[in-house]
Amino acid sequence: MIDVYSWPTPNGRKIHIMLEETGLDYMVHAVNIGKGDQFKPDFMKLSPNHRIPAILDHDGPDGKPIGLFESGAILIYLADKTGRFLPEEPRAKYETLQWLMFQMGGVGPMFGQSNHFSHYAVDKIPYAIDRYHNECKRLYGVMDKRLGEAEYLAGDGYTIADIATHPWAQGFERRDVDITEYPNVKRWIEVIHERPAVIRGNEVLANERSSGNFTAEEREVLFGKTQFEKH
Ligand SMILES: N[C@@H](CCC(=O)N[C@@H](CS)C(=O)NCC(=O)O)C(=O)O
Repeated sequence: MIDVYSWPTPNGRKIHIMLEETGLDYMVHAVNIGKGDQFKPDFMKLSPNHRIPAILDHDGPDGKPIGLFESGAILIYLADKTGRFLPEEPRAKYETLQWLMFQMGGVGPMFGQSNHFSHYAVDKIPYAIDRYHNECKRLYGVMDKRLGEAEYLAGDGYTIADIATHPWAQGFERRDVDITEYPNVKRWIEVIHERPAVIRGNEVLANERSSGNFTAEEREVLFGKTQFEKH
């Protein structure tokens, strides 16, 4: 049984979808990041970076419980545990890890900054808005080229690289990206969107999904001094 500490953001949804795809037994515990649950000591024992998602697998590799944070590490762990969505053959495996890291180091952080400066920042700073909007479009372009050569990011099969990237890529409207300029990404988004496990994973904690219109208290927790205090 796996305890999942999460919230219905793209990084949380990756794990909800992977758990649904693999059929593992899990229980979700909501960590309301707008209310500051990410700073609670029990959660921070699992996730010292005070970010969701985190998991506690009571049946770790040595039979003992194991806690993990960072969605990419969790996806690799769950893939290893089940033998699903991360090929064993070395070439295919590293191809998958390469595109997973592209999501973790590129798509996630850049799309996140674009959301921040375009939607959340009180000061609308044109340089920052343009910088991250252009970076988003550049990354959609990289994905489009790749998905013009291969059906999925890592090749012929659906892998943890797609599971990590799809929850971010599907939010193109919010990022003011015209997806028809990226027809291969559009095709890939639509195909993955119809997977039953993706539909189920996207429903996890769905009633908690934020409109992005944060209250003053939520803004303080997410962007204010609470973030930068010693915890
Ligand atoms: N690299 C981390 C990023 C996790 C992350 O940024 N999580 C966000 C939600 S998507 C969070 O917990 N934010 C809480 C906060 O900013 O205090 C991962 O992939 O797990």
